[in-house]
Amino acid sequence: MSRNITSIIAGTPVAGAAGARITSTNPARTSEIVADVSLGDAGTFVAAAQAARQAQPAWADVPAPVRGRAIAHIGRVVEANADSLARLVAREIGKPYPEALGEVREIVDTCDFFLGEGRRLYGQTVPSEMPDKQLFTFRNPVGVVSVITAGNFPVAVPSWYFIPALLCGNAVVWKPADYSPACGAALFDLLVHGGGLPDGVLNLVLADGEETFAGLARALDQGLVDKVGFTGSSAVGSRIGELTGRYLQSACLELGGKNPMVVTPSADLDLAVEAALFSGFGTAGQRCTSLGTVIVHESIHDDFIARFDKATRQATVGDPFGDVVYGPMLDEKFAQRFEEYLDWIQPQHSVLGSTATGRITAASPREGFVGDPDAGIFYHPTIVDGVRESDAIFLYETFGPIVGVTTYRDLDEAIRLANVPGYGLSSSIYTNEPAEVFAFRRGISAGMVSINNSTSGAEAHLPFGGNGKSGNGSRQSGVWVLDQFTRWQSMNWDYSGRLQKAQMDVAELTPDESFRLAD
Ligand code: UN1
Repeated sequence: MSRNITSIIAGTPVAGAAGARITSTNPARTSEIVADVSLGDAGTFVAAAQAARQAQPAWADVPAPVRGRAIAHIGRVVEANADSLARLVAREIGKPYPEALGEVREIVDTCDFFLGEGRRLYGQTVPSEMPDKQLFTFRNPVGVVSVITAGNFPVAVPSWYFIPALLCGNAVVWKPADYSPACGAALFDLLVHGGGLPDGVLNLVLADGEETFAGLARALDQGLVDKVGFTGSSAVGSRIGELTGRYLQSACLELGGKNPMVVTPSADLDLAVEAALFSGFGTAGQRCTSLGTVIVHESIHDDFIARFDKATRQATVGDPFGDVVYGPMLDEKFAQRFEEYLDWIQPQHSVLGSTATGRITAASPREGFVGDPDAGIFYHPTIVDGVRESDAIFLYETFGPIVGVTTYRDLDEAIRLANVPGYGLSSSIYTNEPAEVFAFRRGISAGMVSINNSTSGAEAHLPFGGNGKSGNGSRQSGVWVLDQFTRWQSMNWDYSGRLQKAQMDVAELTPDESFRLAD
């Protein structure tokens, strides 16, 4: 069944398409249409920001515990619809069903965390340096939040933004990826119905990237947007950071990664291989936390590569509703980009992991494939051994089922290599030496560090985010994200009946600094 989807502003579907009409198709069976979509344009984005601006003050006036209850209800409604939402995720972007269900779980976890925050959202009382004066802090909502998200986590990652943003009293304009509009519309409905959200508190904009950027620029210029949250490529993230910077805003940016996994001589190799398989090829390598390069100690390289090759050859690829390690690429445009990354393979590299590279087809089959490869956009898993630090394949994110392997001699070299690409999202080390754990943690530039665990699969209540090309230091999830969606306001209240001047009218006790204990 396909759906008709439009933008929704102030509770009303936007009639008549300002932008193009597109279809969203199932990447595992591209002849199957999941949704017919009427895209909006830059003006749609501006109109949505206006609606949010209008709705926000009344939403901020709803007591925070009541907003927390709305978040609680959303969590329960998402839970009750988990199966159908997960099926839609699997159909629209090709994520294997169990993973899609895990993604839905991540929304519920986020709601479970923030429902109680409605009864906290603490400010502080702070002692003053003067008598009869009291100091306080309050968290204020920032106002209108624009959330622009990728489609590899079409429902979980957006919820990391708007669940806390709504809880904090902000109104939201959400622009989901144009290749996951049905997931976007479904989650929008669950939020609005489940939360009983007043019109305009959450608005949905469907538009392509350039129209969205133009709309965002206009909305910022008209003072309609106070905060931008963006998950996507480092290139677009830097454009958004530059744009928001002109308005003295700091966007919450969650960008690409070239996530390293260091495998040391003390590692449990089977565990490391299992993790490399999951984080390198799970989700067809299309997580921002996917494994980029394995940096393995030279003494165990041959053993590791033999096991990793074997495990990868055995991994099943195919129908996301079958028992597979991974399914198709998210969308044709990711396949095209992946083909370019495959061109980075050089003669000095050795290629392992499958019987071929590139697209899986009847003519270029993959053993154990589940379903019909020609029906969808499927790619062979590719291990590239012998990468060097000057190789493009080592330096840049390669969104897709490809993992580089290189070697190191001592841990300092491993850490240096892990930092060379200049991203800094996730990282992992397999070791049984505590000293190596802490040396790695201290030396790695990543915002997230896994010890004997894969680079992907972060839990929904720890700070999530990166450094360098992976972001501007903003963190999502848990209590840390509250600083993205609130501004601290400090208040001082002097009830002494006179003007007490800070730093000047402060009492002093007189110390005897010459005092010494008698011998
Ligand atoms: C992403 O790919 O944008 O840690 C987010 C993970 C997931 C989130 C990935 N919980 O892999």
